[in-house]
Amino acid sequence: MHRRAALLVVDVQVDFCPGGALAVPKGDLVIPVLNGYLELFKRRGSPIFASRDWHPQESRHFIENGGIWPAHCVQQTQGAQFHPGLVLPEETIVISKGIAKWDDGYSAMQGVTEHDTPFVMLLKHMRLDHLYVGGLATDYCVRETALEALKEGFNVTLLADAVRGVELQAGNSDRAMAEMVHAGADMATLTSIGSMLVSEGEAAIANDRQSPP
Ligand code: VGL
Ligand code: ZN
Repeated sequence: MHRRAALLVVDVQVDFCPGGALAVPKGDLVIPVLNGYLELFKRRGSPIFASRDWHPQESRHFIENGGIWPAHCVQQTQGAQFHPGLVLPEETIVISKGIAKWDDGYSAMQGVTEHDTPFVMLLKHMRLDHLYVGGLATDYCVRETALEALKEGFNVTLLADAVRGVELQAGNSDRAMAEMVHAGADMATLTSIGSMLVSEGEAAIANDRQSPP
């Protein structure tokens, strides 16, 4: 993992977790794992982004307005809050998406910061070129986000142990994962990243030993 990498936690909001308006089955199981990644990225001083679905009440994405989803993540409501179990560091940059009435907002790459800066523009400005992506839901927002990020030229690593799907049809999450990998995404887990960092750390120590005093 290098200096140009960042963590992107996608849509870990109350409405997408069990008990919420559009609950992803077992969606809350990603939370402790994501907390591990958050700790790791925070410790390394790597940027952390958290996207949120942030729809207006009159969103065309909702069944009541002609869309396909029960109303969820309506701006300013309890259901739109990040899940209280998710430990977001203070420096987390929040990316809101699906804000416009006609916008499904599946991809976080279409999102904006609280100052209305487009996310992609911010990533380029920060010279970040690699996103580690986890969250909800594998078969919608994670998928759209990863595919668009790859199309935009970013490296994408999917956090395979920290994603969950809606699974309107069984197998949708697996298909989405295969699609993202086919498009060029890598996969990692907290364990694989942990051991990679240990070996990077050892390499750095070895280099220090070799370098002249
Ligand atoms: C999502 C369905 C509708 C997601 C958002 O975050 O994956 N899914 N809106
Ligand atoms: Zn939505």
